[in-house]
Amino acid sequence: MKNNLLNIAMAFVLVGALFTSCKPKDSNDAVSGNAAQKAYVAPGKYDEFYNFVSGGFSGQMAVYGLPSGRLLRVVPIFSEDAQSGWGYNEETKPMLNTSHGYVPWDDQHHLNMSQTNGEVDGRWIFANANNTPRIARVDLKTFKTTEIIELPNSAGNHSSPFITENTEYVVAGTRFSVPPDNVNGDVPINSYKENFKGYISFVKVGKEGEMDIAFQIECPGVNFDLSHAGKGKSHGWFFFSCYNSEQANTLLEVNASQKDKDFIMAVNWKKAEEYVKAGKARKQKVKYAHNVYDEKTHTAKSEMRTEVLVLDAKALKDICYMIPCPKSPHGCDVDPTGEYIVGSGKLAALVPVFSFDKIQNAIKNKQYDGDYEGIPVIKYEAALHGEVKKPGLGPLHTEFDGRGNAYTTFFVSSEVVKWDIKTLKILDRAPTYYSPGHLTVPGGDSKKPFGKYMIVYNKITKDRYLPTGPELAQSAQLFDISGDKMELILDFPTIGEPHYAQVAPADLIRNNGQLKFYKLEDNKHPYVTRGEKESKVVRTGKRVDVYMTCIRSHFAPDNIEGIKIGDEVYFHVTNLEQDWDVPHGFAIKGANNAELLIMPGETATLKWTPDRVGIMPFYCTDFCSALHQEMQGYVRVSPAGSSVPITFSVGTNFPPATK
Ligand code: K7E
Ligand code: CUA
Repeated sequence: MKNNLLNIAMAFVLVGALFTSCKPKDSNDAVSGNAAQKAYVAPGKYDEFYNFVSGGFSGQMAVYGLPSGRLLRVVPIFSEDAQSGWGYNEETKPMLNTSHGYVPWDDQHHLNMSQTNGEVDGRWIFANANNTPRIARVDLKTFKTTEIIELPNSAGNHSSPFITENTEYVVAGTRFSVPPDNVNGDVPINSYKENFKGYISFVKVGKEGEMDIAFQIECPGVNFDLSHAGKGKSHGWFFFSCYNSEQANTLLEVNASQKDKDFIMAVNWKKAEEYVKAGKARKQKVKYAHNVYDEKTHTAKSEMRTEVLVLDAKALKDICYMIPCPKSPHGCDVDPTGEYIVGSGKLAALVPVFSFDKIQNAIKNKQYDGDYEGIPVIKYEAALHGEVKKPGLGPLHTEFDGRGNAYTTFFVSSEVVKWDIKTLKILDRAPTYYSPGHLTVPGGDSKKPFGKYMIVYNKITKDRYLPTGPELAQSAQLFDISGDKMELILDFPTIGEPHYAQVAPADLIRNNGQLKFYKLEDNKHPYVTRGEKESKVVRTGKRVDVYMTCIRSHFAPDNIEGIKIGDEVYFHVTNLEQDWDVPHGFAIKGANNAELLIMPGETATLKWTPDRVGIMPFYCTDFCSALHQEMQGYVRVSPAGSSVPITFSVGTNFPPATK
C-alpha cells in the first residue's frame, strides 16, 4: 500500500514534469550569422522541398515550401474548408460521411507518403482521423482528398497511417481499446480486462491507390500509440508502441504509469497474410463507410460496408510478439536499414534501441518471459541492441538522416538530441522553442533519407511570435543538419497543431504529372454544362436545377426568374476555362452553405433554399479578370404559388416575363 502511494506520488511528479516543460537556456542566441541566407528563397524562386504537415485538431494538412517555410496550401482532409468549398458543396459532402453520419471536423495527427522500394515516391499522402477512426488518401497530382475509409472495431485511430515499403498496406492501430463492434458493448467500463480489445487494421492499397481493409488483428486491450513498418531486412514486419499494459480504465496518467515497462508489439504481417489466405480469419459483421471522390464526375460517393476479416493474435500465437519497452512508449521508429527499432518511453530516463536480428533470434530460440494475455513476451535483453543513456527528458519521436544518425525530440527538456544509432553515443543537442512533439527529416522514415534539413514541430510557442490573444500560432523550426552540429535557421508558424509531417524533394511532386486544370471533355458530372448554349434552368416539382456556366467574366444564365418560396435550387456551375489558375467563385445572397470555388473544367453544386421574396444577386468571389467585379447576376424570387414562369437568359435586357 505504502509502495503504491509512493508510486502514485512519483507518477504525479513525472506527469507534472510533462506539463511544465522547461524553457531551455540560451533561448535567444541560438541562431548563427548565416541562418537567414540558408533559409532564404528569393522571390520568384521555388523551394527545394515540399513539407506536408498534419494540422492536428484542425483536421487539415498544410503544405509548406522548404527551406523558406512559405505556406503554399491548406488541404482539407477531415474538415470542411471555407476556401475550396470542401464539405459545403453537394459533391464533396459524401467524403465526410461515416457510420455515425456526417462528421465535419476531426483530429489529424500523422501523414505518411506512399513509398516504392522504401523510398518516398510522391504519389499520395495518407492521413489519419483520430477521433472517428478513418484513413484518407490525398492525391498529390491534385492536392485533393480522393478517398476516405472508416475503420471498424477502432476508437482513437492514433498509431496510423503508416505504410509498408511498397505501399502494400497502410496500417492503423487503435488507441482506445473497446469492445468489438459486433458484440454488445453495453458492459461496465471496469470490465476492461475482460471485454475490451485492441484492433489493428491492414488496409490494402491498390495500383491506383484505392483502399480496402484486407484484415484486422484482434489483440489484447491496451493503448496502441504509434507504429512504423519494418523495411529492408525487416520488411514484412510492423512495430507498434503500446501503453496502458496495466489495462486501467480510469485516471490513466497515474494508473497507466505503474509498470516499469510497457511494450512494443512486433507483428509478422507476411505470416498474417498467409493465415488469411489459409482461411484462418473469421468474418465479422461491422459497419463502416468507404468514400471515394471521382475525378471524372467531380463527385464523391459514400457506401457502407458490412464485413471485415479478423485474425485472433492470441489463438494464432506466431503473428504478434511483445517486446518490453520502458515506461509508456510513444514514438516507435525504424532506422533506414530496418535493423534498429527505437522506442521512446515518455517517462523513461533512457531510449532503448531494439535489434531486428536479435528479435528474430529470440523468437527462434523462444527467449520469452512468459506471455501477455496470450501473446509471447520476448526477454528485454534478448531483443535489445542497447540504450541511449541520459538522453534528455520525455523522449517522443525519432527520425534518421541516412548517415547513421538518429534525432530524437524531448518534450520535457525541450530539445532535439542527435545520437549515433550503432554506438548509441550522444553527438549533439539543440534547444527547441518549446516542447517539441514530432520532427521530420526529408525522407527520414524511409530507406533513403535526404538528410540536409530537420524540422521540429513544437507544442508551445509562448514568446516566439507576436501575441495573438489566448491562442498562439504553433511553431515549426528548421535546422540545417548537414554539418556535425544541428543549426537552427528558421522559425515558421503552422496551421492547427502540427504532429507528424512528410517532406519530399520538390521535383518529385512537381514532375509527378501535376494537374493544371480538368479537361472539360472528360467532365462526366451528371449536371455538367459544356457550353453557354447548353445552360438552362429546369423545374421538377419544387426542385430547380440550374445548369450554369462561368467564364471570364460572366455567368450563363445571369438572369433567372420563376424561382418560388419553397423551392430547392441547385446551382450546378461549370467553369469553362481551360487554363491554369483561373478558378471562379459563386455566391448567392442568403445561401446557408456559403459559396463555391470551381476549378477550370470542374462542375460544383451549391444548394440554395430561398427564404424571402425579392431579388437575390449572385456573383463571382474569386478575382478572375479586370472585369471580375462585373461577373454577377440576379435571381427573382416570387411567393409560393406565384405564376411567374421559369425564364433565364444572358445578354438580354429582357422585359419581365410577367408583371
Ligand atoms: Cu507524438 Cu499524436 Cu504522433 Cu503528436 S503524436 S506529438
Ligand atoms: Cu470569375 Cu471573378
